[in-house]
Parts: sequence; structure tokens; C-alpha cells
Amino acid sequence: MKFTIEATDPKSKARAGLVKTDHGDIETPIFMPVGTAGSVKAVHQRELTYDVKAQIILGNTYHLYLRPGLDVLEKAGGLHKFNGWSRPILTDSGGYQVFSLSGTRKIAEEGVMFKSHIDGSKHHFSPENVMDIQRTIGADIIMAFDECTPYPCEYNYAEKSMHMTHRWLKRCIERFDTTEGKYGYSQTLFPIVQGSVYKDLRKQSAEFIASCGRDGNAIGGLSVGEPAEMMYEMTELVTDILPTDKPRYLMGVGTPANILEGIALGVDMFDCVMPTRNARNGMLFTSEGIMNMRNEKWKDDFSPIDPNINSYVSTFYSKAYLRHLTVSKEILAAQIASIHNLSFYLWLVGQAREKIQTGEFATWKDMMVKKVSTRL
Ligand code: PRF
Repeated sequence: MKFTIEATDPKSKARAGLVKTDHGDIETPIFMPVGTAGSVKAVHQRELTYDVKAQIILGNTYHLYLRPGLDVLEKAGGLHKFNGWSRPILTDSGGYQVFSLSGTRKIAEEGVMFKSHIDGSKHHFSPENVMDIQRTIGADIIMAFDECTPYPCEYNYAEKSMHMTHRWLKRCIERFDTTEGKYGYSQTLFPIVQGSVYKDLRKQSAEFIASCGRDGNAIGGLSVGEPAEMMYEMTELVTDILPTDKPRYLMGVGTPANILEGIALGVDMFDCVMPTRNARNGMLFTSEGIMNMRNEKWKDDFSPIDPNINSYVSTFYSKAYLRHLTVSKEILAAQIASIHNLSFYLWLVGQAREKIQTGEFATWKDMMVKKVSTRL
């Protein structure tokens, strides 16, 4: 994997760059649609490619390991072959899903024992087997095994947890660097900064992660319920320490405004379930603001969903028709809303990239943050 910076914004820390992988290039800043179980919910690959214009999607180790399982994925020749997505894929390590999804779990130095949320069966994740599992899934970018601390979190716990995440990282690197990809293309490992909302811990963690010298770095443990200002403060502290010549990935973030602020702080990659999950609940993100599609207000508004978004569904379908589908609980409502929301997120980061290249990002960002946060 190779990263080059093409432009930096004069008035913020924003950068426009290019990530090169064996499955193609990624223009940054980028948003990565979440395809937890190997599918971006309600969106098929042709729409993801030609309407949404996604450049990279995310998969989850936890889900894919439990179902369909490693034997199926290996027989298929990896996740790209299995789901038909031939562009880059990133897999999260399970170090977050285990904590948020599985009912019972036991964290120890060796790893995490957990029960499947599907059938209650018992499993164990360790830094080593999570590297092996991600080798078998075959994503282009794989994530280190970490503990994402909750919010709020006591200082003592956050400190202990951070040190364990660092020790786990050393074990991840040792296993990753002594194994090879199974399908003939290369994979790269991103470590993850933790440290909760404590400045000294965040600083220590960022310095440790930076010293590992990997191809890219991630910021975890944020967007877990802390105030947005706190998330921005921690992000800036970390981006000021992480190497400038490597991509930075802010995990699980966020709203359109969160993403714009993250870009201004020097973040290059984002992922979040929000555009797809909220779409299934009738919430639309548009270039003019946020719409609740259940609202009576859209009943006879025959204007397009969002004329500014260059995606088939955004201009073809009217607000009134989508409201009707939403209220009627039609499957098509989820499909249209998901494709539109993702198209909007990809449009937003694409616009940010253009504005960074023309040196207008900072002023455009301030105007856009207000716009995209407006409730219509
Ligand atoms: N760690 C991992 N995945 C994540 C997170 C994390 O801290 C977050 C935090 N917002 C989202 N996804 N491995």
C-alpha cells in the first residue's frame, strides 16, 4: 500500500491524498460504507459502484468469522471473490464488535472469550488468531486487535486498557509480519490509538502507534458517547502526533458534520453505520439538511430527494414517493434511502477533496457544517 498527499489546505489541517492498493486506488478524504457481514445492507454491488461511487467498503471480522465462517471464505478465495466487490476492502478486527455485541465476554491478557450473538456458542479472539482470520478474509487493509474503552471510563482502567492494546499490537505485528496473504495480493495492518478522553494517555498512545511505522494509522475509542468537542480535541491531539505521510482513519465516525470537522483536523478515512442504519429508519442526509421521511411535510412534495447529488435514486424519486414507501414500510424505501445517504456521504467527502485542492476548504467547511446539520 502506498499513500501520497496531493494537496494540503492552507487554513486547516485537511489533506487530499491517494491510497494505492492491489485492488485499486482510494481518493482521500474518503468515507467507507459499512458492509458488516460482507454486504452493505440493502445496497447491491452495482449500485455501490455506479450510484454511490464507493471506493472501499468495510467488513467485520467478528461477523464474518461467525457467519459464513472461515472455511467458506477460504473456499471462495477470500471476501472479494465471495461478495463480488473487486475494489479495496478493510476489515475491522472484532476488537469493537466483541465488546458491543456479544452478551458475555471475558477480557484477559491472552485475548477475549466471548459468546456468539447468533447462537450463544463460545469463541476466543487473540491478537494472533485475529491476524490469521483477517488473512483468510483477505481484506486489503486489516485492523489491529484492540480494546475500545466505553465512555465514561475511569482513568485507571483507560490507562491499563491502553497498555494492553499496545501489547496486543506488538503481538499483532509479530504474527502479521511472519505470515503472508493467501490470495496473491498484499495486505497491510493499521494499528489503533486508544486512551479514552485523557490527553496524556492519547498522547502516549499516539506516540507508541507512530513508532510502529505502519502504512497507516487509526484512531479508536472515540464517538462512543463523549461530547463532540471532546472527540475533536482528542482527534487533533492525535493527528498532531501521527506521521503526516501516512493515512489516518477515525473509526466509527460519524455525522456529516463530524466528518467535515475530522477532515479539518487531518483525518483521511471514515466509516460509520449511520448513513445506512438511519436510512432504514427513514432518516435522510441531504445537501440541504436532514429529513425525516415519515414527516407529513413531504406528503405532496414532488421535488427530487436531492437534486445536488449525482446518483440515480436521489434525482429520479420524489420526496413524496419516498415518504409513501417509508410510511408503507416498503423494502424499496430502505433501498432508496440507503443508496441516497451513501451517495450523499461520498459526494460530501468528494467535495471536501476538491475544496482542499483549490484551497477553499476551511470556509466551505464552516458553511457546510451548518447546512448539513439543519433539520428540514
Ligand atoms: N476499535 C475498533 N473498531 C472500532 C472502534 C475502536 O475503537 C470504534 C470507536 N468508535 C469504532 N470501530 N477496532
